[in-house]
Amino acid sequence: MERIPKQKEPLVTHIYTADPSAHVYEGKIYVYPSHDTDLEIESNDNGDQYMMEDYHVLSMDDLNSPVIDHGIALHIDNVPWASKQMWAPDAAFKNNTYYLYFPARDKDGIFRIGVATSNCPSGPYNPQPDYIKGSFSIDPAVLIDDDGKAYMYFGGLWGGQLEKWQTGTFISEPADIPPTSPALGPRVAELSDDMISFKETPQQISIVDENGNPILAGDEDRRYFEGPWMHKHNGYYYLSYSTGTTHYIVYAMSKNPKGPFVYKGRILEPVIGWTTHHSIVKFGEKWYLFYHDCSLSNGINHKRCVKYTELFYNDDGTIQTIEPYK
Ligand code: FUB
Repeated sequence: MERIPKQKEPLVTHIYTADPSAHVYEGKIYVYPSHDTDLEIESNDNGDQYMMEDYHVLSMDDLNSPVIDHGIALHIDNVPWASKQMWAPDAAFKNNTYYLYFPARDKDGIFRIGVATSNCPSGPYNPQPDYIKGSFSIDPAVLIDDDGKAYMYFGGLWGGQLEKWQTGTFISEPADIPPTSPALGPRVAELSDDMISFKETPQQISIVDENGNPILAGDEDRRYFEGPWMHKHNGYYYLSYSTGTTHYIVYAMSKNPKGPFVYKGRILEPVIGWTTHHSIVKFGEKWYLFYHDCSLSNGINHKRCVKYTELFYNDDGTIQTIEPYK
């Protein structure tokens, strides 16, 4: 009999999966994860252990149904511009087309963001010949707003190279950012109607504290590291992200899709493994957090498994913090 995953259990156990971007398409839940490899590679701060080569799409009729693995949706061998490391993807639906957005290193070793299209949410996806012009770094997350405008949020420090783009061009050895300077923010760019190009130059998002002061680079409990996600709830935009070195999923709120965003608190306490990465989706009347940990491999950083759990709002719109193992 097919296994039906419970909350806080791996969605699938036959492959390693991570970085889940969940969406509701055609009345079902579709999850777009990274597909972690089963290779023996030592962990380092550059993320060289994350050597993923393809994407599998997962789906569930609902949260009481078995998870279907639809097989390879896109392989790096079919992406002309990419050389290695297919990291955290996202998907979007517009123009009667499904779009898969994904970061990978180009032939010069620089992370870029590509896009592939399909007429089916599970793929297979057909990649564009080149990466999105003007794109860089990792972890794309796309919001299609109620007015039809589409925004891509992206960026990640360290292996994700965001700090190398501070000047707008790639600098391989940038100066360290002083801990008392404002932290780097994720980037946002509106997508063109064709959904395969940027309409504008990406701009940096500002994340501030409750007094309007920028979150500082040394504030590792709150500053942006990687893995942005954007969702809307009761007229507010919620930017959630990983704090990297302190391993929290946190969030900030705004009335504007480009911010500034006011830091609010934690969504998910640290999980087993170095990385933490999530998405938030409404299915029926309930909200869910999709996330990953390394429990399936007993703690190996690059062998992760995707999980989900219900997420709850307080009456004031803040989000209740989730303990992953309680
Ligand atoms: O999966 C590779 C990288 O690890 C992702 O791009 C980051 O968000 C982190 O989860």
